[in-house]
Amino acid sequence: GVFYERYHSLEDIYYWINKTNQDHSDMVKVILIGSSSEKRPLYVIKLSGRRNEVKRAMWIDCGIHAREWIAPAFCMWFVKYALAFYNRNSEITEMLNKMDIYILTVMNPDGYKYTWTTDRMWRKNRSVNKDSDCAGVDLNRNFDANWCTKGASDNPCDPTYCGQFPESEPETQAVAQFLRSHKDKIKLYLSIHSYSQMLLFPYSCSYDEVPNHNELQELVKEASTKIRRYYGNNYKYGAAAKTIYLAPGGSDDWAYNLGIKYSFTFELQDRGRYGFLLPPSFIPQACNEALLAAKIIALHVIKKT
Ligand code: 0X9
Ligand code: ZN
Repeated sequence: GVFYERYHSLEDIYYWINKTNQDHSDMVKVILIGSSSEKRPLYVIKLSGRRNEVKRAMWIDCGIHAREWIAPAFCMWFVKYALAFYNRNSEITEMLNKMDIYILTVMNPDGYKYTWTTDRMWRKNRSVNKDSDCAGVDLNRNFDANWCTKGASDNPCDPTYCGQFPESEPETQAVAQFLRSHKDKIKLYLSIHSYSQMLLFPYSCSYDEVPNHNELQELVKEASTKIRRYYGNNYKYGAAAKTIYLAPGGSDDWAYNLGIKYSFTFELQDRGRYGFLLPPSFIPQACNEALLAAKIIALHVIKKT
């Protein structure tokens, strides 16, 4: 529907989470995992198939970075697709029957709100920094993975400010705590960003290759090839430090080190023409491209775990 082809305010998204929960109470649960620095709730949507024998789970978060509006739009698109095509599309059916899917639609609600009201290009959260007039911490530099080394900043005024210490931010803490307490079940971690069209995997925080590098490389290569074939768009792929840049303290590296050996960051459309200001008319294809990659990876994880 046209609803999913628009960007939505934070209030609309909270309303949508509640409505989705009510309309699909058989497959949906909503879990409060914490709150933001401005005390907004962090809700995770849990999707499960009706014949779910559950041993595994996957996690998707969207909107770590405030201005990347296509990311929350993807999380909504994914939920809509899963609920509409369960028992109609074999891949999503298999995913939902074999894993619980946890979806955090907006990991950074304070920043997202701020991009709607005040500064469309804001990236960080909105926490108050001690001894500084500059607000906000980059949540994707705040995880405990080579925290605040090269590729992050210790200056609160910079867009990649790492925070006072690892997991200093309540949003980081909430996600890390949830992943820690479900780590035996969660086999796949997926973080959605924009822009630049890339399918990335650890490490970002060093040039080291992860033990299953070749397997992850083959997987994102397959996903990239299929996106090009079906949608005509090019996605770069590879270990993040070499493909994009060195960037420590990210959620994907931290999740990997926690033991989630299938850990990815997707950078959605576009490659810079509109950048963060991707027009709403691009939402369907941008989301379908990422959905295709997510399915390929999830089905592989189901086969391997
Ligand atoms: O720099 C980032 O956090 C991500 N790129 S973005 O343009 N969306 O800001 C890339 C994240 C890759 N993974 C890690 N740095 N861990
Ligand atoms: Zn980002």
